[in-house]
Amino acid sequence: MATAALTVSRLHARPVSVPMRRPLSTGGGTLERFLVVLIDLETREGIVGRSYVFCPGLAALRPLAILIEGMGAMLKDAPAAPVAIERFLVKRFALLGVPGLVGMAIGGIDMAAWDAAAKAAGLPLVRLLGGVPKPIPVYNSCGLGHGEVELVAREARALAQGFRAVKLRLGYGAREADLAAVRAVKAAIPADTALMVDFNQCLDVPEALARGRMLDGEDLAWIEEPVRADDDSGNAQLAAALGTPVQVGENFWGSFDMARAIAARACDLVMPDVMRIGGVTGWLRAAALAHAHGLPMSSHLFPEVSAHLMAVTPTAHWLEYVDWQNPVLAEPFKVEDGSVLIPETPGTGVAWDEKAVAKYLVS
Ligand code: SMN
Ligand code: MG
Repeated sequence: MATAALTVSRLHARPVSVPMRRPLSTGGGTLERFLVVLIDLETREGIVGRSYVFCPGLAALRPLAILIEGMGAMLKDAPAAPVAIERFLVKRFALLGVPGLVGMAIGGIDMAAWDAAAKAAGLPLVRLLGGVPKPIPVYNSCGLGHGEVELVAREARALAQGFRAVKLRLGYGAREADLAAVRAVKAAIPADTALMVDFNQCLDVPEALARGRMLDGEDLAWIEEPVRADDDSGNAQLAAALGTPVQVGENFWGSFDMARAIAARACDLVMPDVMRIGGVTGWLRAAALAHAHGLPMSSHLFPEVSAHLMAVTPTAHWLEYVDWQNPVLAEPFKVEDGSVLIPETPGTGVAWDEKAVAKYLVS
């Protein structure tokens, strides 16, 4: 029998460091391991809501876990109702501000609370939100970091298999090296495979204008984070000058950030990160904004929760598929014909492979 109302008993947060097949080098630094905090939101009713948050900085990983458990103590005996939890935490941390670790913790707790709510209803999250599970088109973002151009092209050929799109990390030292990498990847993937590129904020505006103009004839799906993510006027200049769509959003800390970027016409496309935007609750607010402004909305990391959300996002565009979290998941999501499949299990489908978690736990 499904239980309607849940009460928080405890938040359990475990830092883990998951090995990656190979390091990923980007314009914003190199990822060697996939660092995440696993969240278990335990309720008095026995239902456990689960989520993970991504924290690319080993020194911040354990502090984040401690912060999440501290928020758990604040929420003890409170209703496990995501919107009420979000209001409570945002208010309680108003003097500190909610970007950074605080925002990551709030986003993660929100995802876990929605998972618990969907489990209590006996429904996959997408159905709880009023949608139906359907295949969600994805791009393969599992690799294509900076590297020697022949190796990157070979990797692109492999990553394109079974996908309709792939993403390449740019911001090589020399302008021409970016162009060479794009052309080599384009030549290596099928003609109907879309190609996105991501600069991870590494350019200044004049350099981004030059590289953007250079890339304008290359039939790219988007140019992501060419300059500082919060440089609205710089991004707006680029969006106005370039033919290729400018994509930003993984660094929106909440839907107000997104509203500010939209007001500044800083981008043609948006791609919030479900953790940074404020979890499921924040995503739904962001999706309403994108809908109102007619902006195609993609996701960033977290393919499991994002898949449910993309199915109820009116302007859903591309889901970013990464498999870096898969080693600690009991049931990694499957990709078929270039789309991720949403499982019919109650909740989000995020559950732990406890043996793997024990192996990768950061103590
Ligand atoms: C990215 C995400 C996570 C780690 C490194 C780089 C990248 C993306 O910005 O959009 O996938
Ligand atoms: Mg990016």
